[in-house]
Amino acid sequence: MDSLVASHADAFLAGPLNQAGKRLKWTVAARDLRLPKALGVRAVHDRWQYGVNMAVANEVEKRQVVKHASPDTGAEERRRLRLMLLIRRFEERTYQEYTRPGQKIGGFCHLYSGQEAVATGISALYQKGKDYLITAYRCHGHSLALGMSPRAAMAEMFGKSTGCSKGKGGSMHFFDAAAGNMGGHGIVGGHLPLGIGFAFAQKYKKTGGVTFCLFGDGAVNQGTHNEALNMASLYKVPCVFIVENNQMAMGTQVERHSAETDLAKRAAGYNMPFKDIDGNDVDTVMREIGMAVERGRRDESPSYIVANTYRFRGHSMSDAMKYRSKEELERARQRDPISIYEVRLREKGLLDDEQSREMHEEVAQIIDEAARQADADPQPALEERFNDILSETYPLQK
Ligand SMILES: Cc1ncc(C[n+]2csc(CCOP(=O)(O)OP(=O)(O)O)c2C)c(N)n1
Ligand SMILES: [Mg+2]
Repeated sequence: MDSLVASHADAFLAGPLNQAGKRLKWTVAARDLRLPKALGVRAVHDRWQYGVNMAVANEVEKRQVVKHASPDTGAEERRRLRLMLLIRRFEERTYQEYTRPGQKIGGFCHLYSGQEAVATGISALYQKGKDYLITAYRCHGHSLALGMSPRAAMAEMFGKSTGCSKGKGGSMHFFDAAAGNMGGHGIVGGHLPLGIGFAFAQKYKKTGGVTFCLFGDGAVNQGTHNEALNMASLYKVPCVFIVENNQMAMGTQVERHSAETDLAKRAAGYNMPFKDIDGNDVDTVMREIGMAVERGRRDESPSYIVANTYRFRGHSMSDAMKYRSKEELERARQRDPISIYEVRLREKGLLDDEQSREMHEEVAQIIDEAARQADADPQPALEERFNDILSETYPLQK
């Protein structure tokens, strides 16, 4: 490790070795550090400061509008925007179903609203059939991003047999093994060693795949974090560690749970390239995590990325949110990842009013239909209760 950088302006250190064997540095432009410090959110593109929620299009429409964009131009970009909208709409519908009288959804439930750019950016890099993703319990967005149908996702929320985990997992345990989605995990930090296990298998079997191992800022203080990072670097496995730093672990802000608030530096002790990025900007997520993925595919080596973001809802459904002010939430909403991207597409002429309206309507319909279907679907059969617990037959089963 020959290039640990002292100055904060070009912080963030050791990248891969170049062909001459010299270690390159990952640097970050000084503008990356012009951040709304109070929030801890690292904002590169903070000049787009409008739009607050699902209705952001209305707000945006008052501004510069490019009409008649060609239907093919920007199709990929619009797909990404649509995905972020789909995730948001799914989460907000889940919130409604959970809180309305006659509650259809029960149990632990953690919403991803505000963090959509991370899962969406990753999905653009993810190679199905080759890669794995594993995450904590805030897992709805990642699952939808990797292609889980909103119906299977909503049915799981409703505890129905058509759900992705047959209605027996619920919000924290979305899985889709066929897509390499190795799930939602409830124990903070508990899944990190599993993540490096997948990455080790990828290296051992020479598949060329990488594992996206995601976790929250709270998990960096768990012992498993130390064990997993050390082993990943020592064994050189293609694991991309991604901290979704939403600034809080339940009601405890980063500065109250971590002695070093620049969480990316944690990776320095493991001889691993690391970077701190704006996790609310889907383009940044794709570009920076893309570099880490390339390194994983090429050198089979790990990287560590802190994607700074913010969750708009409470930690879980029973959170009175006394630990943050309305002003803080309002400031965070100024950097809603969906509005940032929607405005960008409009400014680039890749999205017009008509396309935006259609997209919002289509997504709303898909989620309505998913909820209607989930409600109508059957409960898991009683005989199913001992299945899917152990890989072998459960001893009490006849
Ligand atoms: C080992 C363990 N300790 C405590 C908990 C209780 N708990 C659930 S979520 C959470 C906070 C985790 O915060 P973070 O990792 O930042 O993820 P976020 O909820 O912000 O996505 C805690 C302490 C747990 N699930 N597992
Ligand atoms: Mg957190």
